[in-house]
Amino acid sequence: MSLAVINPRTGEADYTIEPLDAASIARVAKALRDGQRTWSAFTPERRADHLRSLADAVERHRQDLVAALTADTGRSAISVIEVDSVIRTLQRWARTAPDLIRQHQPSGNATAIPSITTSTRLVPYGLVGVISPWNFPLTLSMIDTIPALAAGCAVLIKPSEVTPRFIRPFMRAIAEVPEVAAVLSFIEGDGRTGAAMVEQVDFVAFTGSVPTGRKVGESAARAFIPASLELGGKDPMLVLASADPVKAAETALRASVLNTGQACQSIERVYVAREIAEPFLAALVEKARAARLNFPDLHSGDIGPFIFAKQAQIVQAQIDDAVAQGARVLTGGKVETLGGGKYLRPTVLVDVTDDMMIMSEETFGPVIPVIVFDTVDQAVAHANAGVYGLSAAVLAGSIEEAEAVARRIAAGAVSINDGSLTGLVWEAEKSSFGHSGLGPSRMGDSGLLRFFRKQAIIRQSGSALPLAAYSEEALSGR
Ligand code: TXE
Repeated sequence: MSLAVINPRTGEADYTIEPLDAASIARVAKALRDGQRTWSAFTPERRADHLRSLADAVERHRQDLVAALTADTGRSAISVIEVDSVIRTLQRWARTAPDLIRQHQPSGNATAIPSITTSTRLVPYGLVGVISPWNFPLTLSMIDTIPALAAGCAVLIKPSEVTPRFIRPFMRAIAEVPEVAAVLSFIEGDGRTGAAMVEQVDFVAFTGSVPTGRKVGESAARAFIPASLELGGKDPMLVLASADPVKAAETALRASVLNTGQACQSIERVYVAREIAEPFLAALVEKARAARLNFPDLHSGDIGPFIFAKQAQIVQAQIDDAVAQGARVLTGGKVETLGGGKYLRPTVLVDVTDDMMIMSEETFGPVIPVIVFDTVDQAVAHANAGVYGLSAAVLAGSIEEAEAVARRIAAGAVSINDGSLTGLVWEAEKSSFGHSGLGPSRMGDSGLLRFFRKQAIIRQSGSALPLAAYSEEALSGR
């Protein structure tokens, strides 16, 4: 049964996909497992060479990929950035994975028993399943895939049914590197396809919402396979009294509304010190009003349409709920339908409370609710309220002051004197606190090493002991 795909700029269904059924998924999974035996036997250096070849193939398909991602998401410049970032990530893991694998494959170790030595082998999982969301369709399909390939795994990817247009051009790029085509494939489909895929793989890497992440985690547990779950967030930004209010407003705006706020590491709530609240809010409202929609011209402006029209309804409902409870909208606040697309101008709310949906549930839109605080202890308590703990930000007059507060926030990554920096770096390992995720870090060395099991080889170079050596007499020395 075909699935219609909506174009976020027109609101029209202008594409369809054919969700793969369980039998077809099993067939694809078997072929990838067959390919993985050869792939894992390659040296890490040889796998790195093939990843570089894939980067070159992606470059050759750049135009089709950008066009497909632009149709998928309704924005163009960030689609170019997605293609650039996948090429760079392929090259980076090709450069770094061989040494990292060698460093973590320790040579023999002596033990307390002179005749016994050990060594550890890294054994890659056979088939990794990747399930990805619609907000950065290519980036979030490949961020786990590339290190898994470098480790020697095969990978099966099921992107979101909301943004599937990039799959076919990417499959054409993969086909140009036969060694990679033997171990990497995309499948089109929806949640049911994703659920069926979990049954076929040895490790699942999921990026998406908390509710779905919980379902995937349960399926993985039932199948006795590990899961990396990268889920939603409600990232707070604390603006301390020593911060520059105008610069802080600029940072808060960009970190909240970039990609129309559809980024898990987006700032979703702001707490500002009373001492600078007035100039901060004045600057924030002025800058929010100056932001321009990418309409009608795709190639100008700051704020694209919602990628998924349903998200616009979720965001509007949260705004209306806050207003019904006494919140005030200082600018924005109403989703507009323009050319069939759903747009929301950057929206600033005050007189909000932490128990409102807008302050406690993931919004995933260009909305900046602001609470004024009197003491840093209050600000930290606000930041730590709720079930999430993806990331956070602290702005202050000095890095030291901001960092001292950052250490008190229960979040896996805290940006200091900036916001949403996890989108720009990959070196620092981070966990997801609370309901924002589960499993090993996708960033840092862990991003690669999580795709290995470890096998201990334990050598007896002397004589194996007979049963008699463990008799009562022998052990008690009688
Ligand atoms: O999520 P969904 P969406 C979060 C973001 C927002 C959400 C948006 O905060 O909440 O993801 O993405 C498949 N078994 N993050 O609406 O519904 C589905 O087909 C297996 C956080 O797409 O969770 C899609 O491919 N798979 C993140 C994928 O799951 C199932 C960054 C995600 O869908 C399934 C980006 C099932 N039962 C977005 N049901 C971060 N922290 O990095 C659905 N799917």
